[in-house]
Amino acid sequence: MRYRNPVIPGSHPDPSVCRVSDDYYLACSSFEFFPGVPLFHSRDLVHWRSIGHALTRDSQLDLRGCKSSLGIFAPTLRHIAGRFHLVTTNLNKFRNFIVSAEHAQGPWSDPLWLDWPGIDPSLFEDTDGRVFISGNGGFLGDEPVGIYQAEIDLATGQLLSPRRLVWTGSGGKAPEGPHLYKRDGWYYLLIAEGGTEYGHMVTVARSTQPDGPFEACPHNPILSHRSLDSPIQATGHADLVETADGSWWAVFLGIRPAPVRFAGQHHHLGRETFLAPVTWTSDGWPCIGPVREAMDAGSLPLQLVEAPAGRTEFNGVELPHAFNHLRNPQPGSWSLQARPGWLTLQGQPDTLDDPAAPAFVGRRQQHFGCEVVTLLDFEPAVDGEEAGLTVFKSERFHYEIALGRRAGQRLVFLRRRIGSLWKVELEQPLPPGELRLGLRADAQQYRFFSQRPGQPERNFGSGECALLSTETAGGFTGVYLGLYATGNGRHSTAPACFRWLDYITTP
Ligand code: 6LW
Repeated sequence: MRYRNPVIPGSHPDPSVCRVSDDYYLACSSFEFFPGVPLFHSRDLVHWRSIGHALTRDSQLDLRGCKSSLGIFAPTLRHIAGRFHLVTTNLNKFRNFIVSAEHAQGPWSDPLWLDWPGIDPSLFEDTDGRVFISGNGGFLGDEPVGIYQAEIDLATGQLLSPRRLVWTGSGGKAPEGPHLYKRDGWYYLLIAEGGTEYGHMVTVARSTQPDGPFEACPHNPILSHRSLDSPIQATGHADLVETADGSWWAVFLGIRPAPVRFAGQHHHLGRETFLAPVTWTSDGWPCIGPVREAMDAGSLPLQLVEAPAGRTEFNGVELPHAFNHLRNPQPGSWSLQARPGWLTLQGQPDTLDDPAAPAFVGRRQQHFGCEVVTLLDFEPAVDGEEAGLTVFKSERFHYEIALGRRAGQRLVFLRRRIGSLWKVELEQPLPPGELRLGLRADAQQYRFFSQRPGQPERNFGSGECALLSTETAGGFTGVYLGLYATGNGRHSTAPACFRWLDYITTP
């Protein structure tokens, strides 16, 4: 049987996986989006079902003022002493913390804040019950760059041994993302190096003791696509898991650059989660891959799962797990109850251009080809009030097809913001009534349209995907498709109501 990579498409980087009996759980980074740390469950490592988020409350996750691509970095998920433990960094505070839960679905505890600097913290429980924390140090230039480690008391967060530099890696920049494993009497320290771009790689060192000294693997890097002619690039930041039958697999991040003629490589879907088998050399070192889009599932018990519905109807009491807000949402800025069957967004003074909390409900773009459409009921009552559909990479890089009001006139328009370039491309007057706003995407372009009930579609023009790529816009995230409302500096008087959101994949 074969499976397809990426196993979790769209912006799901820095995956961390753990097994409890025959169930696998996975967590990844979430940056400025709320709730934070998406969690997935699988029985076969290939098909992952969203089960919610670890950080669902303001008391766990303060993203106020968080710049895009800061916030939550690289969590590690482990099941230790009968509880799930998740350790991560909130870059908005530059602090590391642990949350725990009996069930991965939650509820998750409030944070246990750690006296542990750096990023990419990880936990390892030894067979004698001792727990070690590892992490990257030197990210802020505050100490020599490398992988640091100490023994930790999980109940109190207190360090039980001094924080020590245990490995600086094989010579690549940014040694980070460490995880420790035990196999056949060896302790393996797996890390990422080379930076999370095209030079990314996975390297490993080992020791007979959990705290070193670590000797580097002579075969390093054990995974890298640097300089490979492959549709999958930047592979790195891996976490390993052993199945019940003793085979080993790795989840890791990778990117799929879209071909852009004469413009180098660009990826706009973010860093995605991939899966590949781990083999062990005769001298006891792990190797990951090779990594392809179509892979042999080996002994994995592949299960069929239902494809997600193309249309999200906003008729539940909770937002589906796939949806996020930008930073902690303002109270009253969104509701599923205000008008039953509709998502109501109440425009805030904040706009999509601010590192703030505009009224926003969005989901990741996970496929190059997709058609995304919403039905909007919105009568802006004051100039500046607007609501619509955004293709959002960051506060400095986004496109909108939206309904607004200027000089007393109701309008539909396409606006593009690319860095310091900001332009309304097309603006057309609009009579009252509901409006469909949509886009069709392929690997190169977003083509925008609007449609009044019973009327033909009106094309509004297009925007290049590459202008929302990490190569253009920077950052660690991929594109979100969002419903939003703003009063452009004031609270909107009129609510914006969205009946549904279609996300239909196209070839
Ligand atoms: C993450 C670091 C990295 O903390 O990118 O790919 C950072 N690696 O390990 C943000 O995702």
